Amino acid sequence: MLIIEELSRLGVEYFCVAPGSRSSPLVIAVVQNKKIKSFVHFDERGLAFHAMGYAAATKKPAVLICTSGTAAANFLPAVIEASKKKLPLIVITADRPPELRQTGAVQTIDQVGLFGKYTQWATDMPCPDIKIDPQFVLTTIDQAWYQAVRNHGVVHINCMFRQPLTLAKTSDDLKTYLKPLSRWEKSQKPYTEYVTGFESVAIFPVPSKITRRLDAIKNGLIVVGKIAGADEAKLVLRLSEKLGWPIFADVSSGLRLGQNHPNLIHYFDHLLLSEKVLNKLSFDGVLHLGGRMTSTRYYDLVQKQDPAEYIMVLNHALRNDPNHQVSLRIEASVSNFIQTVIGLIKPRKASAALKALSKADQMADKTIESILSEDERVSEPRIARLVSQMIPEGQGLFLSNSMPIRDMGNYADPKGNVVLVNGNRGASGIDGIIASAAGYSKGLDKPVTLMIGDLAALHDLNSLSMLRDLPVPLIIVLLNNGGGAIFNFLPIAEFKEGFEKFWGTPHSYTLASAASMFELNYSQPMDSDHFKKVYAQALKSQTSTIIEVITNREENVKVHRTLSQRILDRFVSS
Ligand SMILES: Cc1ncc(C[n+]2csc(CCOP(=O)(O)OP(=O)(O)O)c2C)c(N)n1
Repeated sequence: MLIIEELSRLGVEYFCVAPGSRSSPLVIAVVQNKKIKSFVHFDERGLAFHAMGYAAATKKPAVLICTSGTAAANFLPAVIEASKKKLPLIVITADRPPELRQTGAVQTIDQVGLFGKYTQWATDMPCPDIKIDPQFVLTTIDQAWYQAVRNHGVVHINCMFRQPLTLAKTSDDLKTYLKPLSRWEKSQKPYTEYVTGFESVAIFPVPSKITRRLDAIKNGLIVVGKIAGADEAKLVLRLSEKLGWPIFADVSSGLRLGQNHPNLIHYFDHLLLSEKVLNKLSFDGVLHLGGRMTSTRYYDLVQKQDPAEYIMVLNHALRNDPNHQVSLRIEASVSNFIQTVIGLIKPRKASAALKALSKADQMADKTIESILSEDERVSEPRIARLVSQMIPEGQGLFLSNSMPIRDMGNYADPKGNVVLVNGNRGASGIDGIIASAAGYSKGLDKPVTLMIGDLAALHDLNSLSMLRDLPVPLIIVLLNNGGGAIFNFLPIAEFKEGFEKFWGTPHSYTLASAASMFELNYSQPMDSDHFKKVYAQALKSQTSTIIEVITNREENVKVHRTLSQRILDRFVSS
């Protein structure tokens, strides 16, 4: 009771619970606490991804509760993803009492430190007992919450419980036990309140040192990964105007879709294939704002160009530098950084690289639009472009790993709407994607379109059971190419002997019966017009929908290569 009440006083509102017996005392308290929202799912793996998606949308910690044993172990993939994405999660696992540990007792595993280095902080709570100070319980929860929020990470509270697991204490016992907490009981406040932020007033003790280094860059490039949201995106655009530098914006940045600013090079991933474009680029400095880029070609480019200065601004302390090139790492929010430096840096005219890239980008846009709009087939690039053109302003777009996130980055129409883009790029797994998108939609309280491949969908099939009761519908655009299409793009595709069986992993399943089993709308459009019609219908429906687009892996590779080639041909002839 104390644990759940204290969490709710700390402002935690979403409690995700998986069924089990050992966790009963915690779950009883969840049921009896009228201030909080709860969510129940039978599979701890999907439940944990759901909680992580919720935290991604709300930026607030969600709580996970499960019973003892392998139930707890099933939280691990989402714990890893949350920890890599720096999202706050409070994981509470119920455990057996000490006398049952290492005795071969049923459903008993070693849960202490189960999530290892993926937790920011972890503790092992003793069994409830009147000899244990209630103040200890409260300050432990306050500390756990603060560790999760302050450090944007996962905390693990392993709670031992002894039988009986129901409400055993009489109300007199409870009164005596809670006596030292009389002030806490009368108030609605947490026991220990944490205040932070004083030191951040002086984030940049020497802003001039940073601006001097920025001013020294002659041909700069701004790259933007995941950032905080629309306000930060606006600041990035203002900064690029002042610096006159082009921007390569990752699809997760919020700057790729619905932003038609001339400094944005929407199709940079395509353009970096062109020798003609590459010959015009010579960056001596990169300003990398926010998280990682999806584009491998971007990382190849900077590795080759090896700019003297690589400044990275990110709101946590972890290294985010797979090429080992960062020369100045600034731990700050992107908005704090820009607001501090923007008035101090010298304004410049648009750089030669910006002019050349911007022209090339417009040409790429025209080429892609003309080729894709002629194409009535439901190719994956075409579907990505259509979704980017049709998805309504302010809704969520969740992109699965593998090709969906790349298709959207490469083919989204910049003239579409501004939407909230998310995905699991922490560890880039294809697990838990449906659950994460459902949690994201719950946290946003807005409709979300999920673009997902068939293997990722099959991996997380039972999370479809989360959709029927979602308050807002989830639209799943399922790109079913009968296996893992990404591998068809890799050199391993030449290994004919084993490619299909071991990488392509072909199958002939569709999700039609799964949709009916989980009571979802379903359609399988045959061409682009049909897709537009069913997507428009799905956007109006109150029920979640699966739109299954059947494509062909080898055909996909051809479409991508033809598009890239046609874009390149345009450059050569321009
Ligand atoms: C949990 C997990 N297992 C395996 C992988 C390796 N992997 C990366 S992409 C991929 C294929 C994904 O296929 P699908 O979801 O159908 O998308 P497509 O490649 O067709 O776009 C696999 C197996 C991974 N990233 N995560």
